[in-house]
Amino acid sequence: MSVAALADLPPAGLPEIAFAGRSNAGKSTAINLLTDQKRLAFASKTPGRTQLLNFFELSQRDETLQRDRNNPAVACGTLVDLPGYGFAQAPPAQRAQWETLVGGYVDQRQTLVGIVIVMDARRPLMTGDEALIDFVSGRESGLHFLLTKSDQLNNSEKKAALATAHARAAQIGPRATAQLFSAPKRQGIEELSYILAGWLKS
Ligand SMILES: Nc1nc2c(ncn2[C@@H]2O[C@H](COP(=O)(O)OP(=O)(O)OP(=O)(O)O)[C@@H](O)[C@H]2O)c(=O)[nH]1
Ligand SMILES: [Mg+2]
Repeated sequence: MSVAALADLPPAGLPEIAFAGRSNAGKSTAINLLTDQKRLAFASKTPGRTQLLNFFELSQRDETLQRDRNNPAVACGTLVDLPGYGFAQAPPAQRAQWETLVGGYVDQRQTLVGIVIVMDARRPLMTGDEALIDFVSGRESGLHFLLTKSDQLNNSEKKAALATAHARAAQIGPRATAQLFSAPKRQGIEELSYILAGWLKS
């Protein structure tokens, strides 16, 4: 479901994991890849495409009962695709709406167990990212830096980007982690799944 105002948030229930980050960083693409869906979250070349809070319910089957026809999928959590920030051409009214909606959600949502901060590996930890990190630093939630588009970097650049993100995560503490990710190369999906599964279990 999609939500345009805080008043319309679904009742808090299952644990939620939010994907936040600058416009065009690759949030929707990462969600699609992670959930093995082509167009679950709408990805686009136009920055600022995602303007609503989009909630996707996750479900899983008991692995030991894989082939049993009576093995129902059980809801186990929710992924939330957040609208991006840092889109230079965004009109002031749109920025204000972002702050109210995303700021309010991140600030108030009790069931938010973790936040994935999605950043282009070529320019991690920009002003908007740091503002978000500051904003969520009071929460107990997990924080994961997902460095996307690593396919655009050579090996030493990848190493440097990851080192920068690890150093920032270390300042925050053990609840913060970081990894490289590439959608076209399908690299980093398992690592990301592992982090998210850990959050959902805790
Ligand atoms: N090369 C490369 N391109 C990527 C990768 N991930 C996403 N992209 C591209 O980056 C663009 C933006 O991706 P989206 O997933 O729509 O970005 P978003 O963060 O959801 O953007 P907003 O909804 O505007 O906030 C698209 O053209 C994607 O195909 C990646 O790992 N490598
Ligand atoms: Mg998007």
